[in-house]
Amino acid sequence: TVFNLLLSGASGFISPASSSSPASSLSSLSLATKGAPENFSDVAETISDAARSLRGQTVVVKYGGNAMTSPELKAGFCQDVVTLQNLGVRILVVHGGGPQINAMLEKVGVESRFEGGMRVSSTDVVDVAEMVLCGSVNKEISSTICSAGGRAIGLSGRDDNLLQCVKKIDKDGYDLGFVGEVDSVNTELLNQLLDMGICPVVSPIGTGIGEEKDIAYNVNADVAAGRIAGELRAARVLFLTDIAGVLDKEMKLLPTLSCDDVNALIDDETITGGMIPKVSYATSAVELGVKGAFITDGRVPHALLKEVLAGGSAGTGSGE
Ligand code: X2W
Repeated sequence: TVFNLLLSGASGFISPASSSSPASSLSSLSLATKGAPENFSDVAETISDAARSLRGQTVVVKYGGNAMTSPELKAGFCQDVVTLQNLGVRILVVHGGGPQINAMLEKVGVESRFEGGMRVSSTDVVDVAEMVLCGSVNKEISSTICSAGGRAIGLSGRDDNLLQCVKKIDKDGYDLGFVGEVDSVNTELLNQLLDMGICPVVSPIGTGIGEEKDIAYNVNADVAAGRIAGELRAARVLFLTDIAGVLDKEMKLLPTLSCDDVNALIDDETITGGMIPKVSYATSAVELGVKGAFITDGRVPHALLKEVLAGGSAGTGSGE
């Protein structure tokens, strides 16, 4: 399934306290389509309803993993962006590129390591990360969206002060070097581009502030996506990943979670390791006002369109 996690704010069908508050039009889309439609008429109705309710809404997608490295999945993703644009959805992409950075670091002989999910970033590491993310990775995505018939513009967080950062302080006391914590987002620029029907494709390299304004910071792409979605008060944020979703202790998928559930599952160690930051950024986005946050299996072809238009149904049900 691609319908793995929905974290929904007070206006959504799952409130932070898991009460059954009335469904908003957007979140009811997810609820209504959790069972696979029986026939095409149901499918058409689902898609039509979803398209209508999403027109003019903002959707932020973190693009990473297999969906970015497999040529077929990549082409499908960019086509999905164009389809959503054509439906009048204000879509914004934040991309990762950890594996591509690793490959280049190896090529140029610069070592790096991770602490708490963050790449410890010396100036050499940031230089390589910026070159890879803002150079080849970013331009490949924006140009593929354009050649699929859409409108996209590639930006880094250093352009027009898009992602203003301060040095991230690690809670366990590691010096992470130039890893940035997002302090503010230039939403004015993003809103202007989205209003023009252009998809901003954002690289997670941020800029320092004040005396540090010439410093480049390396920002985790999930963090950047969650924060941008929150600041834009997006209708949805999707994190495309290489895993099926959040699993319980019996390894069964948890199709929906509230913010309270998330905290309890982290406390009882059901959610562990690399899933903690992803789920935490999804939760923060919801707390900032995003109506729904999804951790979506990007190994599924057209995962983006399936998730946004059909709640990930496509014959998969609700995560069983
Ligand atoms: C990440 C930025 C890229 C990223 C890095 O250097 O790998 C930090 O860890 P994925 O593919 O989404 O992991 N930055 C600080 O997040 O890419």
